[in-house]
Amino acid sequence: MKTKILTALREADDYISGQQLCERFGVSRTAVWKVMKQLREAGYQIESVQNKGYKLLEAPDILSENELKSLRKTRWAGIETVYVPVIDSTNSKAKQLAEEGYPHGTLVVADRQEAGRGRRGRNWDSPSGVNIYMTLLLKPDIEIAHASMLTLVTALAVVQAVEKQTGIEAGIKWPNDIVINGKKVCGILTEMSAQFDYINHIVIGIGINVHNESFPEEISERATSLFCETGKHYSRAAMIEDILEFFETYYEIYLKTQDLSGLTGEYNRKLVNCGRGVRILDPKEPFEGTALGINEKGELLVETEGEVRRVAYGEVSVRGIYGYV
Ligand code: BTX
Repeated sequence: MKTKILTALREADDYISGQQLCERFGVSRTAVWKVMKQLREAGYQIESVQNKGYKLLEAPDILSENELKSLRKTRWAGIETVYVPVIDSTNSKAKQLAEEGYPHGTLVVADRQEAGRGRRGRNWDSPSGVNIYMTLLLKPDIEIAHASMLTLVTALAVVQAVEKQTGIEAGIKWPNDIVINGKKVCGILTEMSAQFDYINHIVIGIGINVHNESFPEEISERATSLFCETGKHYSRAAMIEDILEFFETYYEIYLKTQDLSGLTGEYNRKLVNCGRGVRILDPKEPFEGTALGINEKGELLVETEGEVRRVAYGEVSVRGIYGYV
């Protein structure tokens, strides 16, 4: 009932009367009043005026299931939403839920992670109350070889959501970092459980620095947050909703060809490496060149000594010649 009433308050242009809410949801006035009380206790500013009704003035930046679901406009992404205040890693939780039979599109969100992971066993700094830690569970009918491209699809969705919410320009550092002014504001970790020729499930974890004012010393030079870049605070729940909406759109384009043919143009426009010198940290054979963009497989095309080499996602890291980007 809380989610339904919150959604109704959000959708109303003006005041919505207690009577209307009672009729719409088939509950008593006392029940409506109780929900309003609980919402106020959770930090929602709700005005009530006699003979007019209730009006939502301001929502707190919380990540409760009510808050997340009351903003939902997607068709399947986030169809099930599981919020846990503190967790080891939302990716681990999503894997567990996948095993328990949760459906394609399930979303896991946490307020803090005690063992947030980056790629190759690296750590993802995950303090409480300030950031987004979310994982989307997918059970797609695609070929295994095409799965890693979903990281790039996600990067595109995040960059669009960040720009929509903040109004400032964000970019992608191939393949999976979102950067603002050359610093990392978001990381994406895609993990897969598969049989020899069949995908059980894929989990896509997204970590976004939203309100942080500072970072641990070891990452402070490269990391940034939306607050550090804009001086403003944002609703994490609204950002999550925008990411899901963009993801749905891009995922459906990806599914048509099971590759990035329909998205390379848009991805390359957002790719900060484009036209820049890059160092490819390939353990077997590191080299330098100029990044040209990605192809339909999501490989980075790098021009070096008169030839164009294709760099596959997964085995290598990419650095700018003069720094991180
Ligand atoms: P990555 O391996 O590309 O980046 C990890 C590196 O980024 C670390 O080694 C460190 O240098 C730096 N770093 C660590 N924390 C932060 C931070 N908060 N902001 C900026 N830089 C940082 C990127 O891996 C993938 C990260 C995915 C995180 C999400 S959160 C939800 C989900 N659950 C989970 O355990 N991981 C994902």
